[in-house]
Amino acid sequence: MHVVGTAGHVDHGKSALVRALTGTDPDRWIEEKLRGMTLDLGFAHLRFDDGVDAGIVDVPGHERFVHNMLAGAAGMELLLLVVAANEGVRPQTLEHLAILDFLNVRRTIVVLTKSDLVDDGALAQVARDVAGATRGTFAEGAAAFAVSTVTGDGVEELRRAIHDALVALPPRAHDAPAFLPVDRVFALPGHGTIVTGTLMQGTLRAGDTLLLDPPGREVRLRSLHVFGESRTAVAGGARVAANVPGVDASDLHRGAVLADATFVSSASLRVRFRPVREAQPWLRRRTPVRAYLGAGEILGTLVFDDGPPALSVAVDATLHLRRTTIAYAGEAFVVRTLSPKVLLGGGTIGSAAVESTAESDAPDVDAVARVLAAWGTVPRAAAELGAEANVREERAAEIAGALTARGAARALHKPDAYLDGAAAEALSERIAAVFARRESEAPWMLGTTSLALARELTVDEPLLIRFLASEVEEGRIAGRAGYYSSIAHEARLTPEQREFFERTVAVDPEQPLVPASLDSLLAELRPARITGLPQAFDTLLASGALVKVGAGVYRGTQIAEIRRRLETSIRRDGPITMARFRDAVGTTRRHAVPLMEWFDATGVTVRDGDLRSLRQR
Ligand SMILES: Nc1nc2c(ncn2[C@@H]2O[C@H](COP(=O)(O)OP(=O)(O)O)[C@@H](O)[C@H]2O)c(=O)[nH]1
Ligand SMILES: [Mg+2]
Repeated sequence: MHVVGTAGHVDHGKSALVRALTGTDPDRWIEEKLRGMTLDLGFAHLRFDDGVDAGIVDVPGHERFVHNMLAGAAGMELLLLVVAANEGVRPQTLEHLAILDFLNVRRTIVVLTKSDLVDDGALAQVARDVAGATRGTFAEGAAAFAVSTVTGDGVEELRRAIHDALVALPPRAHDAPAFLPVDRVFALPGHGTIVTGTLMQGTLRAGDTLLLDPPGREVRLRSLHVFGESRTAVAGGARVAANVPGVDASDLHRGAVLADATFVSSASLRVRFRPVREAQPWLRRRTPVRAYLGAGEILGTLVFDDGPPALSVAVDATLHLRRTTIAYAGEAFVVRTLSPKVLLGGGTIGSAAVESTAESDAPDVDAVARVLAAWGTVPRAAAELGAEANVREERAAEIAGALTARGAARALHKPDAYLDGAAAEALSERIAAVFARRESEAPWMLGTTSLALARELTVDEPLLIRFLASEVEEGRIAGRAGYYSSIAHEARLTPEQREFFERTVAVDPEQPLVPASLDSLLAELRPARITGLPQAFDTLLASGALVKVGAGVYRGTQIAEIRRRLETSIRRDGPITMARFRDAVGTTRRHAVPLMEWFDATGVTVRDGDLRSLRQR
């Protein structure tokens, strides 16, 4: 078995294509269905009559979810590079290509989707643009197929091409030590913990004893499944679900590895690294990074043997990680900056387990570290550190910066100050414990507010806000819309909550773009005896699954369609009047006016008298 992956910009039809090829909708979560957008990895089984089969990994295309795309990308061998014929090459088309350049794709097929929306001339132009964008990459020269999942045109031809490409792929190394990066963890009632992933190499057998890391424990495989079928043995290249009894699912996360018990976990890896051209301004001798290994994201520092590399040349370096992990020699990895999250480059793991290269500290470094340790979680500005450690302020700032780079201190901003690394770590852990409890008690919430957290931890809120900002910046926690949460947390509604909103914000097939009334929704929401309903409503609004416009509530999918019609109409016929907008959307003036104002306010359109045009991006 081999793994087929999708890649490409959001809304280009990746998930619709997977559904057309397999009959399985890869968008698993209700939030994904309400928003009409993939947030996390989706999986489907592709089968052919002659017994050839493959696992498909469908990735989110939105730039905010590149970390989820990366979690599924390492296992891909056959890539479906999806480009919508009516939009052409867009930013995440290129970003996904740049990322995959460092990973394990062996064959690429370009899929030009939505062919029903363009004529032959436009299709040929997009095909040329994609050929240009892939030139010089692993995908150069890939055959292109035009398909429409609406009319079904081209889907059979594409299926045949995928079949032939799968048959021609070389097998994975079945004799190598088994290595399975974990991309999903769940508990199955009556069976216990299940981990899933793409088996990168080796063979797994039911009954094997393997290393699961983290937590760094040996586990016995009770059973193995491949797309719902029980197997006694599975060879590299397959999508695997493994039952690992005796481990609590809540102790495991995406990014763990299930591997041959002879592997050794290490926090320092020798690597061969090649930067992308855009990485130059970010590279230092010690560059803080987010490292993507297997299905995991681990913060760390990339330290170059001979200073940062010049243009796109591969060099030797050591990757120091915040936690230990297991990796195999030759494993591909990718690194991004901490914030913003810019692709720096990638390469392969040389050997695992090298000596850690602790620098011997000068006396003034020790003095600053001691001052920080004495103050614990009370932040000290560079001037205070200098005065208390008897070093010049500029030198104190330099030392604090160096301590921060290697995790021995934590930098806060507004105003700039530093905390002791160990004290910061302890506070991080207390925060993580609160998140874990609250996210399991109320999974429909986006997270925890700084106020609630400050009360629970009895920590001063202004300090906590600065600390949380640094945690977000370092990618240790997520923060959006005033809520903080663990990185892995995605709000999920309960079936009752979901049913409530599907009913109250229903789409009328006769008037599919007319909103539900906010007043009637609130009138039903208050007396409904459903746990957490108002919070679930907040979640849907904050995530864009539902959108309040004037007195109406729209589904995110309706707003997307309205916007599409608005943009199409303006592109085709020029600046738009209220009456033309109303007709394009098929709504009434009562709804059209607030919608138009909402598009002005959110920066989609600009108003000039009675006319609106598109804001230039
Ligand atoms: N007209 C047309 N629309 C399509 C086609 N494929 C997908 N779509 C629509 O494009 C939107 C985005 O599709 P989706 O598969 O979610 O895109 P993804 O973000 O790349 O996974 C949805 O509204 C689909 O119904 C197609 O072949 N033709
Ligand atoms: Mg999708």
